[in-house]
Amino acid sequence: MPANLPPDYFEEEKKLRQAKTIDEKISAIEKMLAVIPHHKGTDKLIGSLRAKVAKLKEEKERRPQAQKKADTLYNVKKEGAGQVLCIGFPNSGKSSLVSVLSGEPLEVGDYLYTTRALQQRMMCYEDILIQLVDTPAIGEENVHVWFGNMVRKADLILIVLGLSDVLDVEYELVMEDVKKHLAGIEEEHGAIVVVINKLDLTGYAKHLEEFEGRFGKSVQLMPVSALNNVNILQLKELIFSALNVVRVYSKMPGKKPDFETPFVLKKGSTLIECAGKIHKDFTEKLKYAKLWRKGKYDGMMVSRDFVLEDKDVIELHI
Ligand SMILES: Nc1nc2c(ncn2[C@@H]2O[C@H](COP(=O)(O)OP(=O)(O)OP(=O)(O)O)[C@@H](O)[C@H]2O)c(=O)[nH]1
Ligand SMILES: [Mg+2]
Repeated sequence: MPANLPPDYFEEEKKLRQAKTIDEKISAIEKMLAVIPHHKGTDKLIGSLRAKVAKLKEEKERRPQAQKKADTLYNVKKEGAGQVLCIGFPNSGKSSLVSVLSGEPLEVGDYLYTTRALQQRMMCYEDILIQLVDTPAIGEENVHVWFGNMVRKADLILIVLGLSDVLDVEYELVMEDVKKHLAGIEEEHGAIVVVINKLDLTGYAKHLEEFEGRFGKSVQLMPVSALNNVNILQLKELIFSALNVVRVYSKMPGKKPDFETPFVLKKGSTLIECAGKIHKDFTEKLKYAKLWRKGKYDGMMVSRDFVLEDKDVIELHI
């Protein structure tokens, strides 16, 4: 079959053989197609090359999805006012706790390693949503895939321990793992809260007391019972306070504040940082602002570096 293919074709064919990525392959074949003369002798070749391109493009389409799936299994994108990562040993009650805090069910089991992938649930706290991430227990085979990344990026780590006579040993083991990934950046990293679940197992009261005596001063502790709904509201409050954020409401001149959608900022944020979050142009365009703070300020003029507090109302003038 005399196809009379030009030299350019063979150059591209060589490139195709050496191509490593899908894009390189597609590009080489498309160039081959562009230089092939059209006649009876090349019909078949053109057909098969076109089919190859279509297949490669399909493969390319599929790839990001596979990637996406791996991402949701092992990496949870931040949503809401803060990301809270719940970690601990099997059966401590991580999933039960995330369920009761968020009001959304998760698989719970009295056997080990019930949870197999990262799962997120949103917890409502007053007027904001806080993201809770339930995780497979430490010791599960794929924990190494997500642990370091998620520990570093979380805004708050909730260490969930089930009340038992080895409370202190478990706590120290979890902390050891956590510290491996926070070494050096601990200062800027968010807080840690230790939740001691299964408070209803009263036989272990003595161990809880000992634990509180030993660690209560160095770490924030909250004993709860996910099963009996004990201290769940208190835990919600502790999570909010440990996240170290403030809510700021904005208002338009002459109008009521928008209490529906607070802006959530790190504690210590200034007026200008908040303005930039509301609209990126505001950082430059802001002329002045007024501030309302319950029982303290009533429309006071504030400067750009004024530090905002939780529940402040601001009116920006540009
Ligand atoms: N007594 C008591 N049991 C609880 C409590 N919370 C959870 N449980 C039980 O403990 C077992 C494990 O609960 P899960 O929520 O699945 O624990 P987990 O930490 O998510 O477990 P893994 O996913 O396997 O790591 C289940 O049988 C729950 O019913 C509690 O407050 N008190
Ligand atoms: Mg679980």
